[in-house]
Amino acid sequence: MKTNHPHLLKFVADAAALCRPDAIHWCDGSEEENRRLCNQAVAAGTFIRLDEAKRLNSFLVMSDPADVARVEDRTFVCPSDPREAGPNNNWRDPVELKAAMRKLYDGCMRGRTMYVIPFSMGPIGSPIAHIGVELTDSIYVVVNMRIMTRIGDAVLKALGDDGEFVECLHSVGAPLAPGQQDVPWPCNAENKYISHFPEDPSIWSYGSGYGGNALLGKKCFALRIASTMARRQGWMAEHMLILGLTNPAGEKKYIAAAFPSACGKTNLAMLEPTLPGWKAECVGDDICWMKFDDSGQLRAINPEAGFFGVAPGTSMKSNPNAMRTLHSNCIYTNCALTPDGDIWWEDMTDEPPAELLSWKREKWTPDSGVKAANPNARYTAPARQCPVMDPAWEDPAGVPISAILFGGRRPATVPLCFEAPSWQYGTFLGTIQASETTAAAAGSVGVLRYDPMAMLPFCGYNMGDYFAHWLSMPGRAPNARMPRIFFVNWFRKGEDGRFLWPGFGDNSRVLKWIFERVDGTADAVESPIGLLPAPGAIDTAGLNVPDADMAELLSVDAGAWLQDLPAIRAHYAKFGDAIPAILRKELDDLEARLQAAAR
Ligand code: GTP
Ligand code: SPV
Ligand code: MN
Repeated sequence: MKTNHPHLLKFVADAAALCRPDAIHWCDGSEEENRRLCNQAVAAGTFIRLDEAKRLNSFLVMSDPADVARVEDRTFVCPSDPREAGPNNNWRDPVELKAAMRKLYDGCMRGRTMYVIPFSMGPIGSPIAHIGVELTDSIYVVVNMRIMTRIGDAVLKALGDDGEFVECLHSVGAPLAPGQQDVPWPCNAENKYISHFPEDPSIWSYGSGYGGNALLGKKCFALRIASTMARRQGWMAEHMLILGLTNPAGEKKYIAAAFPSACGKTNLAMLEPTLPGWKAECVGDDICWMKFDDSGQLRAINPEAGFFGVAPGTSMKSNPNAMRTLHSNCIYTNCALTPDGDIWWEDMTDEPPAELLSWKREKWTPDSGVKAANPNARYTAPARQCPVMDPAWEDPAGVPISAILFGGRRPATVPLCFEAPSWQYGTFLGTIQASETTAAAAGSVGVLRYDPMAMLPFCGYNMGDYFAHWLSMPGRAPNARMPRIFFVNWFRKGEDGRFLWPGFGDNSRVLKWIFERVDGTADAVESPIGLLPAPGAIDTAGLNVPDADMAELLSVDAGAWLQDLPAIRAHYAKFGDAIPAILRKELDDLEARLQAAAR
């Protein structure tokens, strides 16, 4: 036995008694174990091994078409008091939900192996890191968790005999009768539950094998459960990328940015600045844990060890550093297969291949009229393979954050960038953040929804209380120095429907303005919504954007903002009394400024 941890042994024994797997395997996290599991998944028809010369030690997986994204309507947050969960979460009585789920788990791993995955969110042993143990009947989950987190014996050792861990139970919900042939992607499409019990804390996931539904360290632990811990303990668990930006003089600042799912975090985290002399380095692309240090500086770690990145749209043009990360040791989910054993997705190359096997395992040609890769196709890649990882990306002390960005897909109204003059107003801007929905979650795409701080699907408690937690942060440490808050929008469209801003590497031009605002060297002009770049303050040298587009990108249409106000008020109304009064006052003041400007 590898551990004497009584609580862990009981967790495993109880789950095994309930789920009744044929075998239990404690994952050590080794290369050898990984190789064995991948070979087993190839033999089972779940993994397709890619051509070794093109993508060494890499595999393609095609999921059940009914299991391709996070399922927000099947995600539950279950404190005993529903008020705690808030209107932003689906709540169930924890006792009743556990009873119902126990019935589903009863015998659910028959014919399968239960894998025990001890994992660390954050560098093993770091004072900021937290440990979880995921029990799963999916090899796909094991090999993905091995890339996305730190797993295995080293974590068990850090846990010792009495360390704390979050219990994570996962099953695809597809037991096998004796002799029954398995399917490539077992799941229980009609009966998914992604349940969180913050008071335990524990996570019970059933029925889905995909991404955030099944890799429980990510959204379930590092955001939903961690946000409740952060609130109690005075830190922040956020859906943010972290990047380091160095100016031509060699000065460096770290920036965090909260954009909703599939709205550009991975791309910004790895950007190649088009501005000469500027350097960007990646700390993380999805999740950010921030704590004050003794001097009152907010410092951030990336609790993950890999990227679960949106594949479609990723190319040498849009995100060369992601492409350079994908040479080996990756898992590709719902991408298309080329005849020579490589992967492909929409916009990877200018010319699509003449023939492919689509993510639905069907023969595909450019005339097929359907997408070859699923819009939420993903690559799972080790962060250490990314050529622009920041030297401090695994520093247990974290990196100091100078600026926080909010943003999303806003085809109209919201300018390219602007600055909040205070933490309080910046927090207010975060609470009215909205974006068009994307394929990252099941449901409709392209519908504008309010997604405060990009955390609507990930906040593990009442969002009104979450806003209050943000407002309380400056008082959480003596001499607290808060990052400056900015709002950005890469997705503004012209009347003809094209993006007005080139985005990607050219976003460095906006980052430069932000960097220099923090330094006090860039100019801004006041507007009813905040501080806008002064004319000429965004460096457009060598950029091919017409002056008229630039002017539109940096304009504030008070009338258009006023048209949004009823929707913002309706959004606030959903949270009732939980919305801090200070934020209502900020909203009233904004309305008054807009009305004055519109007159
Ligand atoms: P999650 O992993 O779901 O949290 O997504 P993410 O926020 O990391 O989004 P990602 O960077 O993967 O981008 C998603 C999509 O947005 C991709 O199709 C990108 O090509 C596109 N995108 C990213 N940055 C830009 C940009 O600056 N401009 C435009 N027009 N599109 C962008
Ligand atoms: C997101 O949807 O924000 C993701 C992908 O990062 S998933 O891991 O599926 O949540
Ligand atoms: Mn994400």
